[in-house]
Amino acid sequence: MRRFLSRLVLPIVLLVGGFLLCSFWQSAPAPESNAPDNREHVEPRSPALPAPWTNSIGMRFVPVEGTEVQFGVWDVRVRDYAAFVKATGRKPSQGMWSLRGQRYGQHGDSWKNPGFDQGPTHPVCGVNWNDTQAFCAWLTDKERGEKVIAADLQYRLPTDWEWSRAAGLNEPCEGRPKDKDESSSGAYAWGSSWPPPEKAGNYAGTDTADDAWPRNWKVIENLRDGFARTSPVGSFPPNQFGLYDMGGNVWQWCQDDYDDVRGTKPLRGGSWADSVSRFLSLTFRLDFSPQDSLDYTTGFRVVLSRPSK
Ligand SMILES: [Ca+2]
Repeated sequence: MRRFLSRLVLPIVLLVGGFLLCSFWQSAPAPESNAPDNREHVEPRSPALPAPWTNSIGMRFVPVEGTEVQFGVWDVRVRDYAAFVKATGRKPSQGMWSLRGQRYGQHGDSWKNPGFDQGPTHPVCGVNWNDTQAFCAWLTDKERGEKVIAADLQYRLPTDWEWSRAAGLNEPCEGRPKDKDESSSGAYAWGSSWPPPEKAGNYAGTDTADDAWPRNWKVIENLRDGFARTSPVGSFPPNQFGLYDMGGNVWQWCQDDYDDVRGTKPLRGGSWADSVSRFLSLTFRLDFSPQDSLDYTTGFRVVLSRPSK
């Protein structure tokens, strides 16, 4: 009798257990049930602004709080600019100023050879504002065409105000860069002390005063940052947004006009060739015409934005 009952109980247990398992399976949410199987177009891999990402040529971007754009974490590198030149055949802009034999002048140099050695991850220099526009237009067209970015996104330079935000400044959005030029002193990329501490960035420290450096040109005494000329991007600690070289290495072109009169464009951040505290202030602007005034310190950084921004 006991054996009979055990034979009867086992099938019942299996039957009830199977029923309960089926009930649970049916009540569980269907995973990814609304994902289409066959998409007719390729979704861009790019941002859903704002989110960190890496573009098709290895440039990294991060959001900057208070802006609606993504900032390139590095200055545009030699390898990035070389990819643009290779694809477009753009000729180097003429009239670059550089150092030869302790003479600062127009020696026929260009971004390809600015008068000193550069590796592929150094920031490109010797580019004017018009060059930066051509680079951004090429990269925008390329990545829209490849559906790497959505059709409503574009690369461009940061505006002067966006650059200030990315440098940690709290400037008013209204007004031209000229109105805010040197609005405060003593705000440097590393803080408020002078001179820059060690590892603050690439400025004109004593390493810069080599045989090619004019003997009457000053450098920052007691500063050795390890680089006589440009340095690979990412050689120094980033700022609070994860951006490198917002002070030093190369000056960075901005998108908008410096004022309403001259048609010049602002440059921000100072460079490896600067030793004067005024020039290294984050609120200091150089302003030069878009088609010329390029030298071995003029580079750029790009942002990804919506065209209306
Ligand atoms: Ca240096």
